Amino acid sequence: MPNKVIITCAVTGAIHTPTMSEHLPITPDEIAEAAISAAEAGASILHLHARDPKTGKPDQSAEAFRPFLGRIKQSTNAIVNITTGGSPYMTVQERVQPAAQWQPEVASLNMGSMNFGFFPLLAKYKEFKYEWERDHLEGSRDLVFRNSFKDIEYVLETCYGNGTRFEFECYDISHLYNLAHFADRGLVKPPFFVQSVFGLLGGIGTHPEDVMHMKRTADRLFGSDYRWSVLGAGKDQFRIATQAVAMGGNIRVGLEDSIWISRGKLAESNAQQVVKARNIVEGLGLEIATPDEAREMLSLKGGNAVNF
Ligand code: KMH
Ligand code: ZN
Repeated sequence: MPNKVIITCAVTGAIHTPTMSEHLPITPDEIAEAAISAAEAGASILHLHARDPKTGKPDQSAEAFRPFLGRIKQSTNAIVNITTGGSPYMTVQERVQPAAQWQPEVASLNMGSMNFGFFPLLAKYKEFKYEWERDHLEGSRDLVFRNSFKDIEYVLETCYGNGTRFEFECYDISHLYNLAHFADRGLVKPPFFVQSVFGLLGGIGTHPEDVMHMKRTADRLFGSDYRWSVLGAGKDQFRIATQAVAMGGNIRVGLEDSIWISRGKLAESNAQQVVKARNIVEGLGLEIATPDEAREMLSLKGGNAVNF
């Protein structure tokens, strides 16, 4: 489907904190509403994390996902993608629980260890709504997001038997090589859904050459065996999305990765970012993929073959 572009929306994540934006979905109702509106606006994949409704702190218990998964499934045909990244502060055993329990069509899979520094955000806020937020940012000076080969094998072993396929999150060129290693061992099967992440401190930067190099390397390693998607973290989200779409890629937006809609202006919702992404796609003469078209492009098992 050469003219079709998959838009993923990652609605809340585990990096931004409640103080940063009043529009960040926190409670199960807010997460469900954000996800459903994003799907109505044109997102065919919904990448989901859960949070403690009282404090907004990331919560990776399977139970925390229950209240919104059913609602999203009833209200949209969109593909549900459950994080196995959780928060970089969690162990892989903790992180995999929701995907293991709910057996979604897609789960994220982080393809290498890296420093994960979001402490520069500290300078922007004098006060925080909740106690945990300052430590969460400050602690990332000394935070390694651990995804060893054994950790990756553990996620694969836990989820593959359920027919769950993966959003392979690659924050640097080496992560593509790690994916190629698992492909060589026959532990992952094409088509690979590669999510290239640009602009996190600890990963690759946001220069157009970085985006080009990521695509060139993936082309060389995987040929026609992969579907390329791109996310730009923070202020460069839409510049990078535009470059990626022009190069034949798919895109991910959402408040997980950027709380902005334009320079200095907070996004009022996830759907607002999806609308902007859709306008970029259509402005370039392409079309957004429906959820069923995305299922075909990624060889997914189908929206009813899940455990929620
Ligand atoms: N916020 C992304 C850059 C995951 O959920 O597996 C990282 C992420 C990890 O999406
Ligand atoms: Zn995520």
